[in-house]
Formats: sequence, C-alpha cells, structure tokens
Amino acid sequence: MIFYILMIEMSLKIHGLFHLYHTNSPDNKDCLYSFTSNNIVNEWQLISYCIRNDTTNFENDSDNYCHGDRDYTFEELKLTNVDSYDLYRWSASIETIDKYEKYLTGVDFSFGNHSYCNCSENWFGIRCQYSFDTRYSFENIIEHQFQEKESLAKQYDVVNDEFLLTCYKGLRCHSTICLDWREICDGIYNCEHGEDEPSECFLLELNQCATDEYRCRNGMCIPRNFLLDFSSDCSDLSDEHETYNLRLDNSLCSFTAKLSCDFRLCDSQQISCGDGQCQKISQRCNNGHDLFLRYNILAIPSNTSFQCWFLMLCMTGEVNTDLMGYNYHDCLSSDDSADKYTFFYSFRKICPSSFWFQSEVNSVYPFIRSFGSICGRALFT
Ligand SMILES: [Ca+2]
Ligand SMILES: [Ca+2]
Repeated sequence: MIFYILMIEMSLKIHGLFHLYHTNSPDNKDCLYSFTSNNIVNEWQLISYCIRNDTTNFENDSDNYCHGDRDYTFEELKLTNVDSYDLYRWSASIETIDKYEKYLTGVDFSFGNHSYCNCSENWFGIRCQYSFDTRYSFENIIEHQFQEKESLAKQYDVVNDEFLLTCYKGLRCHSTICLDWREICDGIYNCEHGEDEPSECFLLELNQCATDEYRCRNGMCIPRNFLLDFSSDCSDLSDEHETYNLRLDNSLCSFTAKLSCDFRLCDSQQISCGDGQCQKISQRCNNGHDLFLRYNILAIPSNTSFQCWFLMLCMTGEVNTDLMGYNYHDCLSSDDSADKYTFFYSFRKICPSSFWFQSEVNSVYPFIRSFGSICGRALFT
C-alpha cells in the first residue's frame, strides 16, 4: 500500500508520464487517473479514465506484439541494474512496476519470467500501444479536451455525438438523444417503449431508511449526521445537494472534469444537459445538448403547412426561431403577428382545423405529440 501511495505522489510531480492501472482488468481496463482538487467542497478527487472493452475499436486484445524496442524479462532487467523507479520513469504500468519491485525484493521470484515491453518516448501501455500527441501532463490533456468542446457547442448535430457526451450504455433503445444516466428512472419517457422507466424504478422509491438515517435520492441510506456536512456520502451526492447547489456553478460542468458534475442529479422540470448541468426548459445548455432536442421537437411535421408551422414556431420565441434558421423579425413584421393577443386570429386564419405541433413542455416527447386544434387555444396560452 505504501508503494501504491508513493506511485500516486510521484505521478503528481512528473509531467508527461502515463502510468496505466488495471491493465489486466476484463472490463474497464488500462486506466489513467487524474488527481485534482475540488475547491468547491474542499475535497480531492481521483477520477479514473479507463478503456471499456465494449467500445474500444483501436486495440486488438489478441495482439501481444511489443510495439516498443523489445520485451525484456525481469531477470534481464535485474542483470542490467534497472530498478523500479527506472520503470516508473519509462511509463511502465503500475502493475508491472509493482511486480518488478516484488521480484527485486525477493517477495515473489516467480515473476522472473515476466517481461516488460520497453516503449519509445511518448508511448506507453503494456505493449506500447498508446500515445498522446503531446508532452503535457494528463490533467492538462483533459483540460484541453474540455476546452475543445466549447467550439462545438453550437453545432446541434455534433453535440449529440456519443463520442463527445457520456452516453448511458447500459440500455439501448430508440430515443431521440443519447441517454444520460440521469434519464434512467427519472419519470420521463425517453425510450420509445419506455425501457428507461421499467417497473423496477418504483423499488428505488419504496426503500425505507431508519429514523436516524437520511434517504438519498437513489434510495441509499446514510447516517443523518452526514447530511450537508460538505462531504459526499450518497453515491448520487444528494446528501450535499444544497451545498453543491449553493456553491457549484453548474455551468462549469460543461467544461470541467468534476465528480460533483458526474453524479449531479437534475430536479424534475429540468432538462439534463448530459454533463452535470441542469437547466430549466427555457434555458440553454452550455454544451449545446439541448439544441439537438429542440431541433427535433420543432421540425416541421409532414402533415402541417409551412405557414401554420412558422406561426407556431414564432410563438415559441426568438431562440427557437433563430435555431431553425429564420429571422425572428420576420415573425413580427409579417401579417401573422407573433403577438399573443392577435395570435388566435392568425391561428384560425392559417392553420387547418387540426394539426400536429410539438410542444417543449411535453414530457413524453417525441412519442406522444401534442395535438393542436382550432379549439385548442389553452394549449398555447
Ligand atoms: Ca427517463
Ligand atoms: Ca455528506
């Protein structure tokens, strides 16, 4: 354990070295850790970034070829006076360093035939199969990745890309947007057949806690004394919901790696931006995730005339009108005024007796559409 802690300490001081953990793990493997301070709640956070076996396309597990200089057995390394710190400086994996140290200190001589693949500069991995095209530290690389997202936020078709968002992979269904884990059991149907809201969701709500315990939003029980003590105890961080809400500007979640964003739950009546930011339906997500949803909501239905659709679009406001590529001033200057007081007159003049138009406040979008009719004024006022 001391050795493990020592390795973490050293990784903070030396930039440009990448030490993989869990290289033999069957699922989330080849993990890099980012160790940073969360100033908001004065906690250090250790965030792992791993390769998930079901998503990797660039690595062939049957490939045991050493892409570096060559394989050296531990016995060979010992004969040339290589020590564990040398392996550390050469970006060896933590498991390899740990085994080599055990071999050197005589704790386990069975590792003598284990080998180390000696990587060229800037390459790492047990077969030297990875490289970042930079000499920066891992924390700097993460920061740079978040900064790059800012320029993509206005491209509605890009922000739904599952490679740019953290999409929930545990459940596959037909849905308009890539699912965020917050959208599972949140009471809103996001999948066409309701797969995200199974009957088991009720079990989470039924879980009871003792009187001296606090019930987290996900049903977990913690001692009541742990509530609002500026240290997260619920796995969903809901025990610190108020402290985070007061102290956390959740707009930072779009461009910063924070555990408090990863586990943040959105209130009902809010939309999840997929990265920890929660916004009212009338507000925009910093990462643009809402643009894709809005664009699909507002698309012209096949059975509705352009004039009627445009009138309805104008009624949804300037933000949406601009999003769909129209100038909001055209709404105001046209004969079909967007003024709500004259709207009904235009509505009766232009729209047929019945038509479809999606409403942003429709919680079961897109599978049940709002139905507008000449008698349906209440729907829009
Ligand atoms: Ca849902
Ligand atoms: Ca707490």
